Amino acid sequence: SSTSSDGGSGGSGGKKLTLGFSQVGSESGWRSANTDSVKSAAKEAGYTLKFSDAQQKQENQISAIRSFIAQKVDVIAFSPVVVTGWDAVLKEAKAKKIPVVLTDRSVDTSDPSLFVTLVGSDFTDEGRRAAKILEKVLEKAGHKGPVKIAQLEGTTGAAPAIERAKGFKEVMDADHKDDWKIVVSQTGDFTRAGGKQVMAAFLQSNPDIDVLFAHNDDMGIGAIQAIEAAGKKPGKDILIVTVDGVKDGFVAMSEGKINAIVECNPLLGPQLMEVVQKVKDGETVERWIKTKESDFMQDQAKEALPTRKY
Ligand code: GYE
Repeated sequence: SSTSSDGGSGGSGGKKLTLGFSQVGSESGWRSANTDSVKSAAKEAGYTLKFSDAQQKQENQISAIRSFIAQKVDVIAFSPVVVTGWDAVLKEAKAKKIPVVLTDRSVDTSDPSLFVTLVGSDFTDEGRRAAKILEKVLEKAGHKGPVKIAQLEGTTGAAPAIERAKGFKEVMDADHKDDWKIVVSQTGDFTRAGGKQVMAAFLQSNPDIDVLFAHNDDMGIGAIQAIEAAGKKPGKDILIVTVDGVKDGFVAMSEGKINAIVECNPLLGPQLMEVVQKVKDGETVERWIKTKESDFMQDQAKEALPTRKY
């Protein structure tokens, strides 16, 4: 009813909804923006938020979820650090009739009843978009002949790492079988430090890399430092495409050091809170609530920079 006495979000007989949220960690600019968005949207909705940071460790997420179950929260939401290994804990939540909403990243499970919905991006499509925008970047740079690509992968076993690689390869296999080649590919764990360290090693083993595809801006920014330390010009000697579109990524792009960015929107909080309320109220929701995003080339960076919200 609209006369909920505590001024809460309504729809639950006036009782404030309690949401348990297990976050991946604080590995990237994307993640900080996502955390801020979740916290402020929960506040806005009037929910009691129990927030837990897993520091990129699955075992921490599993204990956080168990503690949310023990505390009898109304809904559990989490962004799974990796895709596998969730069935046991999700069955415990199901047994206690606590609905689970996935946000940002998905899980691999043969039992679709273990979560209600996923609020997040299409990472495979982001990988495809990265390959498509690389075609433009190469053309703009006047690059002729074979293309030697280095790939900095996200966290091993994480949905965005698996799916971005998959989407990129799909376009590569279909349209660039003869001219593009991934010569090195390794995880940088979605962090700047990881990107820097792995890129330095790449440059040692493959000094003739033409392109870097980094699964996020932060690893790309770390790699830029390694490229400069090796005496090369990022954005010129090595063309760079990244994913996310955080402010620092846009800064690097406006300095000419990143050539293109595929946007992945972290501001999922408001959509998540809406879904959480519906799930609590027993309404049916779509199985996958996708985020809208765009792609950006270098010449758009300066103009777009002041409008970036994260
Ligand atoms: O791209 C990366 C973060 O899961 C979409 O995780 C997210 C990814 C994002 O660490 O920066």
